Amino acid sequence: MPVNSAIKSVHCRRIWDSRGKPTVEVEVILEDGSMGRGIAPSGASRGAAEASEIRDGGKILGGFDVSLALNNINSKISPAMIGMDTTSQREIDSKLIELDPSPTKDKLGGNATIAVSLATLNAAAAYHGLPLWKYIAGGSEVSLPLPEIQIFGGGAHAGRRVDIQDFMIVPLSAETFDQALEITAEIYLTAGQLMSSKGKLAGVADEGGWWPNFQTNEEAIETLVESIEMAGFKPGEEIGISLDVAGSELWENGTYKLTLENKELNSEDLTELFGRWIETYPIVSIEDPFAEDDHDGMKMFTKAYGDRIQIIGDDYLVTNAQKITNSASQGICNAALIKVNQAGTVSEALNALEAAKKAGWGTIISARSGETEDVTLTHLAVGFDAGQLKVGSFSRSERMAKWNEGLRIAEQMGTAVSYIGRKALSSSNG
Ligand code: 2PG
Ligand code: MG
Repeated sequence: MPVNSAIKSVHCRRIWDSRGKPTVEVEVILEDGSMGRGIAPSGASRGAAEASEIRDGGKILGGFDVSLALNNINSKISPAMIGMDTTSQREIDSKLIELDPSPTKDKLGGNATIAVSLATLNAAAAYHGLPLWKYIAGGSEVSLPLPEIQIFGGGAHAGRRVDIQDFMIVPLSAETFDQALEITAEIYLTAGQLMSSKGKLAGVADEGGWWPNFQTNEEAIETLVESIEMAGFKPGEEIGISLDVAGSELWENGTYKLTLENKELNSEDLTELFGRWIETYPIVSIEDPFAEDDHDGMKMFTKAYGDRIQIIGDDYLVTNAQKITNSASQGICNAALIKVNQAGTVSEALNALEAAKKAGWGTIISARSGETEDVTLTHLAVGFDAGQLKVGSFSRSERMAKWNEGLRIAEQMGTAVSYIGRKALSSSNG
């Protein structure tokens, strides 16, 4: 007799993401009838070493269709999952790794494995009748995360209109998650009004941030500071600025091309430029300041500014525990972005998060630029007590669903509600 929490069936289907592209959805049904769902997100600025996405190629849907990944689930993953106990997430993920031991999940597709892994995790929470965050926390004290929220999009998310990818705020003065979102709303809406009054309003980018109608990258930062002030907040004291440079996207033949400013910079020049921005603006965090292969640049920058600001590795670390431990031992970065689909399974993402915590780093659970209505990430950020959450801007429902879920979790926490706030930042600004 199978146990009630054993997997009875695995069903997958093609659904559509926030860019109108196909993606993989999986539903796992247990012997007792409980169901868990998992959806694969998709990045536009991707690290070379992250788990692969298997897409069909060819002409249909620009080559983005996912029937090969769905076939892998039906023919290879599902038969191996049936009968497994969904409450043993590590065993399930080990089985997925056994089926595809390649470092970037090229055989099954990271989009297939992560959808299955997230579905089994959600099924286990449903089996226990618990919200996912509570099931994962397993009785330990956990907090709602400090959000970093995009106000202007850029880079690969905005047709490369500006070079820098994310211009974000960190609501340092907020004392609750709800207040953090209220402050964000004030600043997001003010930034839109400001763009409109300057005749620069032109819709939104991929993650819902205002379209970056700017002449220089620095003009975007200046407009962000202006928006913070116009909304009635003190830049630096109450609101910090966070940038995602997505450095690999600027890296060509050993130099960094800032197209907007018609500049080609080496790592020293770029360190100097960021240094000037850090001196001039209330920057508390920079993600991927350099390219994923530019270890010297990352090291030089961490040495120069790692005690002042949070330096996050995203494409640089690709949610990989080994890379995080190696980087920490070399004094490179002081925080890790955690994206479940970069790792390919929940357990591997958790290993990365634990390696970062062990190194004394900050951890940020992050969405991708291609997202869906799925709110699992908010639960992971709370349940794993990650400290920080990045899911894009403050518009478009694939983003808002994730922020709003935090408000529901706060209510579920009841009198034990706890919000970590600025302490989560990995730097002396925390
Ligand atoms: C990033 C993410 C989210 P993408 O670089 O941090 O902003 O982008 O999903 O395109 O990799
Ligand atoms: Mg990034």
